[in-house]
Amino acid sequence: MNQEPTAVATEVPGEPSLEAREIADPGAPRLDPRLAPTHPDLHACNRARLLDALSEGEGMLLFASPEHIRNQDAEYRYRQHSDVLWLTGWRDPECAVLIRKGAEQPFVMFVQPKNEEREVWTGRRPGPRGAETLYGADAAYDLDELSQMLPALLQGVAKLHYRFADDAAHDRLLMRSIRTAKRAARRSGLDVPLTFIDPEVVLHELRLHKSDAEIELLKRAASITGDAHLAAMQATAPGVFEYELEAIIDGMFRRRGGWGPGYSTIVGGGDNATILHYVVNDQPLQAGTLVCVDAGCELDGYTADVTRTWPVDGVFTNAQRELYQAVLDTQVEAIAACVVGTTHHALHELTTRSLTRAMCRLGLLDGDPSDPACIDALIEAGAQKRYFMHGTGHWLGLDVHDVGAYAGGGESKALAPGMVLTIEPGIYVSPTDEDAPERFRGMGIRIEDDILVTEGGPVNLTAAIPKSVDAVEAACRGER
Ligand SMILES: [Mn+2]
Repeated sequence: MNQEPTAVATEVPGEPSLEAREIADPGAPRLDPRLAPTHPDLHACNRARLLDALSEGEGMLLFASPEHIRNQDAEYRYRQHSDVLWLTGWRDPECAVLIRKGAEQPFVMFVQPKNEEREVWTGRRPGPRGAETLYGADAAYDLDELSQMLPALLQGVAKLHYRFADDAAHDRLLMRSIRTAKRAARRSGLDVPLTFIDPEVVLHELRLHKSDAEIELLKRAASITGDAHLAAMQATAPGVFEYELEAIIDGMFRRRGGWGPGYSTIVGGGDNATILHYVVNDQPLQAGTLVCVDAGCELDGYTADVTRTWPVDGVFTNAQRELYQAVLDTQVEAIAACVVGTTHHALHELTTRSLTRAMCRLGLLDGDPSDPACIDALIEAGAQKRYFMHGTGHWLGLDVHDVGAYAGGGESKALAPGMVLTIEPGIYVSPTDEDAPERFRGMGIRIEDDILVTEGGPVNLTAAIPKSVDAVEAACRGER
């Protein structure tokens, strides 16, 4: 099924329409509406949230991610820095964003200039005028003008949110600009930045709490991801190659209008599933084994992150079912615990205890599963890490491992409405683990869903994707 077409919005709230601006400047060439952001209101809302969080005299300077060479002179497809994307929706490389609370022009952009010759090769550019009319910038200039204009623009900014040591050239440009700004400030008496704050402190806290529009995009990413996992389950059979499932999944992401996978799709057949970030996906699936698929669609920058594990033959063996059900029971328990006020750390503790008990029950660890003191001792010694060596989950949003602190002041962060996180317990038994019961060796099982925290309790955004033993087997048979 095709994704519903998205209306191309050409108006930014509070701004004169594109038509109104062009009437004001009848000589200007028409801007291609295809250059407009897909969700202008979402970014306008994000900017409003940021300006609200900043104090008078605070500013923020962000740069686009650099482009990366894949080989020789071919580049990877460009993906904007998530901070810039969140604030502006701008998707092109080589731009800077300056936010100044209390300034006459709080939102200034520096972007690639229009260049007909370059645009023939690398695509249409909105240019500075597009940044103003389509993206809502109060003022926009060529990026080449940044070093010359920045000293003046920083006058009146006392605290600057900026990340040092990401890019040495940007650091130098900023420090030079501040030096120049300080000289000018001797006459003007205006503040210049003397205090620097990492964007983690304010911007990333805002990104951690999703707006309704962001949640809507995450839901749509989740829905496409569900269709992809289902299609992969249906296509699974002995002899099918891991890359064939990857192709079905990544193809579905694009067919439904997503940007593609939000991270490299993992298709681990058999003991490849015990390699956590297995992405070569080049082996045939073997009868009698499981396949573990970790894949999420990125839609307009927001990504899902989902793992399902299913039998290559479509039916779990007894050993597979026992191990699978243990992971599933833990996952369901951990999802239910994603309530307002609980902490990220508490969720991991709960998950670790639950999995450790299961490991004892299944003979992976020596210990009495019903004896809390015994479970404590095993966890204290880290025994469970042999089979569950990663975290229980992470924040999710524009980045698959999204920004936002997990702790502060020595305390694990409490969940609040609007946060989205993954819950992804797993058990991985190395094929060469002589201490593990033979029937579990070479199995890797992970189950991962995307959970929205609300006042009314956890909302599983990826609940529609088959997960119970019966639902997974039915999906593998081709039933929905
Ligand atoms: Mn994940």
